[in-house]
Amino acid sequence: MNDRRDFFKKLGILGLTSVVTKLNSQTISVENILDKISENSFVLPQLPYDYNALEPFIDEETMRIHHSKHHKAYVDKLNSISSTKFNFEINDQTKCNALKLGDAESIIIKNNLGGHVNHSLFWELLKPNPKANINQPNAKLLEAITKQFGTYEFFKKQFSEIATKHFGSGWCWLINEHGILKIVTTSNQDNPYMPKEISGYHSTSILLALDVWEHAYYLKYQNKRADYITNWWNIVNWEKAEELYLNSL
Ligand code: MN3
Repeated sequence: MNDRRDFFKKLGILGLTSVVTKLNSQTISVENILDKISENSFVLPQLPYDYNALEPFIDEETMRIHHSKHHKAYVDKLNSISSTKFNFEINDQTKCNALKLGDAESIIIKNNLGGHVNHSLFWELLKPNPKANINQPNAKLLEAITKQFGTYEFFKKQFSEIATKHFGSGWCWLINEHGILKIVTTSNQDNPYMPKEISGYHSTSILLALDVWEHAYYLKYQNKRADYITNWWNIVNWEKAEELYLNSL
């Protein structure tokens, strides 16, 4: 009996170990995502899928323009600004929390740095789902969402409403702020990594990122932002969100 219990205990430990190893080998924390883009100069990250891979939910043309024109423009602009103008080390380029706004140029840096960081996160948090299979959060994040919002469906409804109602260009986020999950929006290219005085929130743990600028959906959805958001749920990369959540604990 004891042998048997030991055996199952060992199996349990082995099972756990393999999960942990697997997670570790796959883990891309926020810092890692940002590290990938923080080399000697600002680099446009490659998409982890083809431009047409998110069809039918986001069309190929939108993805191509969004990545190769809009995101690239933020990167090019950052690279055109002398590093002496940055009020933080160039190697810390992604540390939005070090931003200090003093003059017009620092606002340009904020806007383009935000654009670069936000889109880098956005791409990573999308994944193809051509067959429109059911797509919902993984275990731990689902548990946390349920605890915070009651049900996943209610969370989805709330997130969609807040994102739809955000006035003008901006982003909708799920953040972990000191153990409390919050749905928040920021305007333009601001994000919750930035100091509270800038974005209204400060969290180092973004779990979901949704671009609600018209350039993210207008070609396919025109003015129907709500339809874009409804479809976006099909292509949320919940594995990535789960990693970001586990890293935020
Ligand atoms: Mn965008």
